[in-house]
Amino acid sequence: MTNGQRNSEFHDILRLIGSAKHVLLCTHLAPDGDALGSMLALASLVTRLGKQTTMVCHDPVPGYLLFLPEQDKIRLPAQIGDEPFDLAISVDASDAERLGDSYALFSKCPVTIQMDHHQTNTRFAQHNLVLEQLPASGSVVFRLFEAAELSLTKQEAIYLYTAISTDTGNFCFSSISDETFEQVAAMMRADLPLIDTARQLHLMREREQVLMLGRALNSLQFYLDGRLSGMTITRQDYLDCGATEEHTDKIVNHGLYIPGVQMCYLANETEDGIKFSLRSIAPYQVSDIAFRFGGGGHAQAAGCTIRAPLHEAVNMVRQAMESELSP
Ligand SMILES: [Mn+2]
Repeated sequence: MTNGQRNSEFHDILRLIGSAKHVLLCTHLAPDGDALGSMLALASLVTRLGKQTTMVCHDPVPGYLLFLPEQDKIRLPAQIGDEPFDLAISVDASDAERLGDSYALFSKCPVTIQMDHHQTNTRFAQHNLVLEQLPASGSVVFRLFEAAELSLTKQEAIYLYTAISTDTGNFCFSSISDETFEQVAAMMRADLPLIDTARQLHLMREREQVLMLGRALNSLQFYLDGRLSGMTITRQDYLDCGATEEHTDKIVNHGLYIPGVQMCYLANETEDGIKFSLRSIAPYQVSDIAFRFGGGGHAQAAGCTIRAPLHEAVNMVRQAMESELSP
């Protein structure tokens, strides 16, 4: 794609925003840093273009993202009245279902746009700007700022850094390009408080989360001469730590941080059954194993739920992983 073509798509979107009065912005359910950072940045851009904006999300803002300025303006679908929106923009949602209850509000608008970067995007809007080569929706939104010739405010820099840092594993994934760092350079020029934002995003954990990590690490076991590791979280751990499922996010990754480990699992005893998070280092894959047990995911990060007693479920998954590692 040439630069001219690339810009024309963004100018089409700017033209549609230009002829709107009140813009509805939405993102996917169970929102992460890319979802909320991108939506907040986009709302700021649309506001600077002189439009009224309303942000909506199916789920509330998770605790670890409450540091984002003005996140309290994001409403739940039930809190939206009969306001007449003339344009809706979805960001970071790969399909209509991912919008949850926000989709009914989105699809009611006379003009709909979506901006996204997922390969699996279903093109569910009237205007679909899907740039699969970009590492985050925040990078797509950044290009809209460029097309609008608006330089970033400090607050917008915080939003877009949060978005891009989230989806690149804090700048560790192969989806990164030189453009990613050029975008971050523009954020630095806008006075991005890098240290504070990175600490909020990547180091700070809620107390329950750290306590649950302790429980999980305490259960760590090794198999196959240390090539496979496994951790278990029980109902009792939840009760003792006063934790909920969101407090077990990312714990599984610790199983792979040990030299020699090529695959790991976290077995999580929830009310819906034993939830497994599976991870591996390429070329080993865990997606097939997850799929076999009714789950799915990516090649090196997948999950599944098994309705069986904890011990039985763990044995099933461990055996599957062992035979994947030494067929
Ligand atoms: Mn994303």
